[in-house]
Amino acid sequence: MLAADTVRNDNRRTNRGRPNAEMLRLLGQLEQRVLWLASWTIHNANHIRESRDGLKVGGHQASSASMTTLMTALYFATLRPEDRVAVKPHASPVFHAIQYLFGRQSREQLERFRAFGGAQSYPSRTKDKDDVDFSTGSVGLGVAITAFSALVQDYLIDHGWFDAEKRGRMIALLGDAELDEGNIYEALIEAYKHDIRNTWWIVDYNRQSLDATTTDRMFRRFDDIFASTGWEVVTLKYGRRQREAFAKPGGEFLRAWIDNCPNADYAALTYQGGAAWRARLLADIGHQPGVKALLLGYSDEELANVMTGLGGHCLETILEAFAEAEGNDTPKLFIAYTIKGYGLPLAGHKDNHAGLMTPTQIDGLRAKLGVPQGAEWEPYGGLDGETREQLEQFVKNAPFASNTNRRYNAPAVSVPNAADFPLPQGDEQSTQAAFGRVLLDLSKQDSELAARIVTTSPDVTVSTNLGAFVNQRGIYSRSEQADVFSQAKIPSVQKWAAHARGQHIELGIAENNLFLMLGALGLSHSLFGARLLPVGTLYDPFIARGLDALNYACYQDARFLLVATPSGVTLGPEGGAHQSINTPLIGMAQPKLTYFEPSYVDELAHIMRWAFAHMQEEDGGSVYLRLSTRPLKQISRENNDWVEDALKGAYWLKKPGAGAQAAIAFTGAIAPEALAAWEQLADDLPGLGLLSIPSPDLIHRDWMASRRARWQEGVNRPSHIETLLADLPATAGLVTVLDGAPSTLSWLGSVRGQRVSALGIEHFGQVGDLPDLYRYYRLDADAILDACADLFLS
Ligand SMILES: Cc1ncc(C[n+]2csc(CCOP(=O)(O)OP(=O)(O)O)c2C)c(N)n1
Ligand SMILES: [Mg+2]
Repeated sequence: MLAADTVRNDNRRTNRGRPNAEMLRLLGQLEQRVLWLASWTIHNANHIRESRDGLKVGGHQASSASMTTLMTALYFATLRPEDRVAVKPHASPVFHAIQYLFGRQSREQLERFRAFGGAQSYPSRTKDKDDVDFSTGSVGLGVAITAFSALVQDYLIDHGWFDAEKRGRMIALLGDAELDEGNIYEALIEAYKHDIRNTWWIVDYNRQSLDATTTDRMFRRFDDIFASTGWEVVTLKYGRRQREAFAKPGGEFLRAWIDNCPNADYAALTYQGGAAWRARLLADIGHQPGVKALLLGYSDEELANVMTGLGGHCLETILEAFAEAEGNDTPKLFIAYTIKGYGLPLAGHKDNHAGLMTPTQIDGLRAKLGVPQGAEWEPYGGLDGETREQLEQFVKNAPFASNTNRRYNAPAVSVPNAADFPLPQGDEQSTQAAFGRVLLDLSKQDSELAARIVTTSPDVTVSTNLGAFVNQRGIYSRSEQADVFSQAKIPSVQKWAAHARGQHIELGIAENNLFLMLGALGLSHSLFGARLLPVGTLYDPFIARGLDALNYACYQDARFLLVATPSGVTLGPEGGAHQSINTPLIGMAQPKLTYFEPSYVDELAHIMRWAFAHMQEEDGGSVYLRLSTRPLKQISRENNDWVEDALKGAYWLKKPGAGAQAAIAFTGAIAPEALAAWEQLADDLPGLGLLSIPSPDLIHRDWMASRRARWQEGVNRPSHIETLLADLPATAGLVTVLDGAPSTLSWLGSVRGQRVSALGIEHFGQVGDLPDLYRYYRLDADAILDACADLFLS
């Protein structure tokens, strides 16, 4: 195996990419090794490794083969360490094979491809042991995030936190069917608005998706779409062999035939092979001058090679195009024509997406590629010593090999202690307004924390109360833009000057883009070695719009603060369609995201402080605040004893008295109703408790963790919620209430076996003022009284 090395290649920034004959020869050998290792890795997982459950393992040999030439060219010749790549999920075996040849992936990991702890099915930043830049899996998202990362890179350079000399290209390797994902086009529009640079998207244009061959009508549509949003479109349609054939007598007819051939026919003929190509070409264009002789000049095998020798399988064509593209930083779309399953017996078959070579077929491939039996895992098995040495040297000298340390970290930005953290004052405040106020107060400080905050919002900056922060810190734009209204002295609360030092990235109304933006910003410390503290806002119900991208950002362990407001039915007259019901459950169920829904402003301030620290901890994560526009009368506190518990998710606002038979547990903006019910019941139910739960998520997670610790480690550590509820007898009852799905809190009864009467929102859509809505949806004090009574009826 190759050892990782740090030898610098002197030609790093020169045109090493321009191919010469020797380089093409070596790259050709590497291409075959990559094809072999990727195919074998999948074969091993499916046919050799023991199966204990009879489940299909899979691994996409055809999709991998389709991209092998492109990835060989990219990684061994073109890529520089500062470039970042999102690899098509189902080309994961190719990625791992290439990493293996670089000495950055172990044989053991390849042998355990798709097994627990082994190389991942789809490249994963967090799970794979080799150097994955962007996780992929949900098609389309990995593509789009590269555009946002390019924006982040520019942001960092403009803010003086990243050396412009180290600027890399953000590259996505994608399947052609990924271009059907709508999020690509949302990202294209946003990318155009922000004039993104240094982004390459390389399409493996095999004209096959999972189910079928793709529709012919899309031919050239992608070119138009991308060109009109400022991309340079580079089409790699024909390989050198084909271009040479076109130059021969009769060649122009062959070319025209290829251009007009339907995708399905091309795929089927590829699968059928040389004799079928010959028969079809003779039938269709054999009568044209020169064609017969042209075809006669090739054996069946040669003819098949010519017909499948498309641009995306021609190293020379690819390298020329990549080298050419180095010339400027305009975003580039490479449409590289390929054959799905190229070089394999699966090539071209419409059902090949999940197809696997049989043991006989893999044996045939092994023999064809000259890999001796027993040397299947050897990087260069079967090659003579000299070739092997040449390949090792070539790989070692690849520009990409010059730096093995591509995963950065950045020191944490210090977060002020509680005494110095902003705490908005006022008897009546909403959590949303207070959130804006905290950011405004921070923005006025000359602190590192304030400098590293970057806010972003999909056209709801003003209505989510980010406006004041933006007034202070400005909008980020690579080119300076004055605020026309302010210049014309037209009074406006918003002063939106845009400049390269701005700290707000304004997005259009596409929530998917918000989450991709947060994902890219939230990986800044790892991808670029510069810490950012991203804060993104949107209306709570529209989390659902970007849910997959949110999950994607969390899966990659991006770090951000998500502020969703307004939420629930509490937004009242603002619109039934905007009421959010299930977001608390999303917040609870989403790994790497901690959900909070504070009632009071002092809770919010402590939570924001906690969040900025948590976002930077090694084992930390992102934070989701579900906020409200409802102004609440704030409560006076005797001391700060409640804070520690609140930051664990729950605290007693009214501690239960001895012998208490019940408690009311609440989350969020309905605190006044819970308090009113408590006051009405306190006489009848002596010692009645009142539990404030700013984070149902934290207490639930902690409860699960404590049980796991008991089962798995024999550690007896009561969870926070167990400790709190132990203040009540096991026979006591709980009324739970929040402006959201009741199951967010109804599980509390399982902690100590206490009875629960749960309130919450099960349907939505009515507008009205709060008294009407709370009565209708049963969130008011009367509903809480009814639920309490219910506890004692049976
Ligand atoms: C969002 C999402 N939907 C569906 C899938 C399942 N899926 C995986 S690959 C694929 C199609 C692949 O076609 P293409 O992008 O052309 O890649 P190829 O294998 O042809 O290179 C689909 C539908 C997925 N991974 N992600
Ligand atoms: Mg495809």
